[in-house]
Amino acid sequence: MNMVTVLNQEDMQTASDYVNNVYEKILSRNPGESEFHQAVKEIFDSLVPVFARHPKYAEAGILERIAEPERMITFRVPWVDDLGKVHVNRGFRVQFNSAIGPYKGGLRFHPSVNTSIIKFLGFEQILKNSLTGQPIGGGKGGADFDPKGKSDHEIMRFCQSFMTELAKHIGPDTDVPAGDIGVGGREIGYLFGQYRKIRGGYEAGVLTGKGLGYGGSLARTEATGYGTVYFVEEMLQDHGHTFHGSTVVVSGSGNVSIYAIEKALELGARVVACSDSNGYIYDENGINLETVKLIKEVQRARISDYINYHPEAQYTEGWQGIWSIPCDIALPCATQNEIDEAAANTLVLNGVKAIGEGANMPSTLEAIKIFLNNKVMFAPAKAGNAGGVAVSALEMAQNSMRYGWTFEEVDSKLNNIMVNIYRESVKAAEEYGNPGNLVVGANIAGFIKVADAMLAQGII
Ligand code: NDP
Ligand code: 2IT
Repeated sequence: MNMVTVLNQEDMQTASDYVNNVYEKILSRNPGESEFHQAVKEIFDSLVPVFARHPKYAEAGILERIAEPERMITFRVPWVDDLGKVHVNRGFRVQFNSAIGPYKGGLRFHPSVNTSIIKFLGFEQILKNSLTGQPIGGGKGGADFDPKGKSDHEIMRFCQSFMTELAKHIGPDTDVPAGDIGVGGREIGYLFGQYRKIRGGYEAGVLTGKGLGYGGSLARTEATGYGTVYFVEEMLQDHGHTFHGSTVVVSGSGNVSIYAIEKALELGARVVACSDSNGYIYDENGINLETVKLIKEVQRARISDYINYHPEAQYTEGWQGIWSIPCDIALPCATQNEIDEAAANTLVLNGVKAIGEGANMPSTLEAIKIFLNNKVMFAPAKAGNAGGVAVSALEMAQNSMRYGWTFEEVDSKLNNIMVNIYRESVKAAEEYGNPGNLVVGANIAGFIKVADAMLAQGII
């Protein structure tokens, strides 16, 4: 056995007691926040060997501190619809950790948004951003606003009202939001316009995912989906496989899904299914991506319309059934907990070889266990989908330089970053006694950089 993997049982027990004790406190101080608990549990369990080897982190109370947001802001977002009716939504921003850089993370507009969702996403973002190797801390925000069926003017008024409050708390060197579910280029444009109007001056680096004509970066739109596929391809090749010739199922049909499909097709895969929150399409001949882009990006319509263009394809109501389609590679790119124990078992029974998480926390803890126990290659979200925020950080860098790189330059930096994250995760998993487990590897590699920065900066 490799010496580095040997950890003293007594130290492991002490570390495990420490981690469980802090976890219990988090449960009682954050009641009812099941998604936040889930994200914390996955990360904490991975870190036991780190605390066993390095008691200095426990002595400095790193876990207690890292799981408590530096700041959490909630605010009223009033807006008026096209018929003159007044609505009130709740806005959120969690500024979770700024030890290695300004808070960085997306904004989600979805009716399910609440404190638990924002905190789970913000907590994940701390380690994800650290993994990218760039100087960005962890944050997240959003609102329980449902953009579906709203007119452009309603979206604009909502974004303006949201930013009128958020502007008090963000800035290019303090906190830099971007998109997530329900927030894409259109919303970032309205948010940026309102921020600029409130502040005066031109602080391009305050938001990322901007339009190319006003400070956006080439390849940011593609970055999360492309990055997920780059990461998974590296993992596949390490095990003697490749996307080329594989059958792929991608859930969702939004920003991450569309560009994951695009890159998987480019690498020679056959992508047979995608979905939205109403249902999924199955096209045995391979999905026509141009049609999906037309429906989702241009028309902002439902994926069920796909069969109007391709009558040979099938549409099924209810998105969960997508995981019963046999595939070699599954890329969950829609939302949290979309793969539960039953779906994981079905995927394994159907012979899935690899899972690449494009969404945040798309697999439940039980589903992850099933994949790992069955030797399915598993790319966890905070590593697999880090390409989006990585290119956001490149957008910030370009804004600071007042200079823009070409698509090829950004894309090649993205590819390098994803390959590095893969290698660092593999290395950390090995060093801490869990070879091949990228969940543990990514959590440890991301954590150590942040923990060391927190140690160096004192008890704050
Ligand atoms: P979009 O809003 O562009 O697309 C989301 C897609 O997922 C849509 O097809 C949507 O269907 C579907 N979806 C959303 N919520 C649900 C739900 N509760 N049940 C079933 N389907 C659902 O978002 P993104 O593509 O940007 O984000 C997708 C995932 O990727 C999220 O988990 C996000 O946190 C994560 N992510 C995004 C990054 C980015 O840069 N955008 C970066 C890293 C991770 P419908 O249209 O019907 O709502
Ligand atoms: O979950 C994520 O990493 C994102 N939604 C992207 C965040 C960002 O700041 O680009």
